[in-house]
Amino acid sequence: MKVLMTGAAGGVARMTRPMLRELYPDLLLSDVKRPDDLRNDETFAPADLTDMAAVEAITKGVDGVIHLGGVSVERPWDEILPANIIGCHNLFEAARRNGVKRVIFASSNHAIGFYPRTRRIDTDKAVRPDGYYGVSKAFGEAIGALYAYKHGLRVTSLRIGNVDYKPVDLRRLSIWLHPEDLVQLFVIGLEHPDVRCEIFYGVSNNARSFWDNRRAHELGYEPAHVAEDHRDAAMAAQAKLPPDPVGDWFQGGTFCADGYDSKDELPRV
Ligand code: 15L
Repeated sequence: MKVLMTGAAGGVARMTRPMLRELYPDLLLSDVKRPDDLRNDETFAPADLTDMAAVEAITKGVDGVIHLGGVSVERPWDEILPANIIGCHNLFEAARRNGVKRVIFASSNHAIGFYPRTRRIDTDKAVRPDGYYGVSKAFGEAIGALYAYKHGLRVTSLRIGNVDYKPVDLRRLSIWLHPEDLVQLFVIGLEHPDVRCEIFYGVSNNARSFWDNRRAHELGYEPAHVAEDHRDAAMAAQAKLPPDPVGDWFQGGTFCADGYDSKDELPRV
């Protein structure tokens, strides 16, 4: 199976590429810039996601795409629009034109960041983006559904929490995703025969998870990493952070507090 990874120079790619190249020796890496840790046995093709011809070139002959490319944090709309909206459309459209069978879209918890932490949500609830970045992730999930149902691509959107080797604070104890568990989710999206149009939460085995991830479990997801194993260190780090009434209330954390000027009471549901 030939797999293309976009956003290959980013942090999530850095943590997952070594595992993926074992599973998919025909792995093609792409990004606007060359990964600074690129190895001799990795294949890299540069592409700007806003350039349709370039995106068509990298998706040629590909069976499955792991789309990590684009801006990965909150930024002004002028930066989100080309990379995450136009680029994401180009990716799905190029995949369709080239007969790519599977796309994994790296969505984010920030598509649903404005749910309170007290609420446990599944994947059927309406999106509540917590910034332009979150809006772009909701867009990616929507265009993924369009290409799945209208054009027959098999699409998996992963609402990724926080990918790291350890959860670094209280919120991350709920949303942490170990890179090995993320690779498990990639494999389900790329290979499971029942995938048509899925949304999974990208979260490890976290007792404090905000999310009901039952569909991922139905398709065989068994996260190996347990957030509570790191509880003491995460809580000690949390104790050093200043209180943040808005960020501490919502699942999206500081992304929600950034620019927040609503005078309404914080929602309970
Ligand atoms: C994300 O979507 C970001 O890509 C990452 O940098 C973290 O900020 C993460 O969410 C998070 O919510 O912790």
